Amino acid sequence: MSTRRWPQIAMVFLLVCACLMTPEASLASSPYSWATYYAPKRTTAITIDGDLSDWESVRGFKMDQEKFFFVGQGMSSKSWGGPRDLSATFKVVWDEQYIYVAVHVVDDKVNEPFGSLASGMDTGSWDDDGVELMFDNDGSNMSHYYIGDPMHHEFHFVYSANHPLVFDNFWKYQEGAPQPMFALPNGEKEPLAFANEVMAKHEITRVFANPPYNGAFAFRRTADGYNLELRMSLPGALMKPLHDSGRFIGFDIAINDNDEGKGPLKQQLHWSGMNDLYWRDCSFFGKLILY
Ligand SMILES: [Ca+2]
Ligand SMILES: [Ca+2]
Ligand SMILES: [Ca+2]
Repeated sequence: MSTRRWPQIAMVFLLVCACLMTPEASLASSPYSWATYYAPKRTTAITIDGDLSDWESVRGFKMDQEKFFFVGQGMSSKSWGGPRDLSATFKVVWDEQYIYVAVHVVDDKVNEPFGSLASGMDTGSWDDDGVELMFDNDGSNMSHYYIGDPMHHEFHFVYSANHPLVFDNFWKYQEGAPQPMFALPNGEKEPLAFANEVMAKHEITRVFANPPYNGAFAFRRTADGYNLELRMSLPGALMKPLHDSGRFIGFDIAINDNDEGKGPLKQQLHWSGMNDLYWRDCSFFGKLILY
């Protein structure tokens, strides 16, 4: 064992101690053992331009196996053509103001959006090539979140070479509304959301730079797919290390793959919420731990 590893070992020990001492950390969270990401504090400047060379020193999490595929809504890993068809590596860093996320998506056929641009609810950003980010800023574990909530999110970042788009949350509370269902090609239906909820597209591209997001994002096409690089505020999150009276942030990420440029998604990678309605219920998010 190299002595150069001792600082890392000491850090892991401190994090384990912090987890044991923090009541919130013992609440329900992802059922998947891999869904904890330790985000280091930013040590260098990050330019939001889609060029990820400013992230080289940050350790990423790679999703390139069948176990990361969402099963539901007619999707699974059965059409997967291997890592060059779809795989991804994400990285997260932070400072007192912002969370920063970098994603390198490997996708053999990168399409311009169509679903995001269509009116109506039959197709949407969920059908286009892009990245979804879920945040439970304050680690609330709340089971439902809605449009207008500044602290609990389902963002969709939709790839485009010329006019990339951002959406934030898709559901509104409506007393008495029947549970929205997803119709499978074989006629069967499965839950798409909870009872008393109705769907709405909530595009925030033009206001993403404003509060509460204070965001910036950029896509860049690569030889094997595309990059997404972004930063934003997380209101309600404690932007300090877990071992220094911080708190974990609920986090999940999904990668959407449409290889036809039309119709429903071919497949989706999902870090934690690959079952049922897990992406709607913050208690099934993974953990983002700042250190
Ligand atoms: Ca950059
Ligand atoms: Ca693909
Ligand atoms: Ca694609």
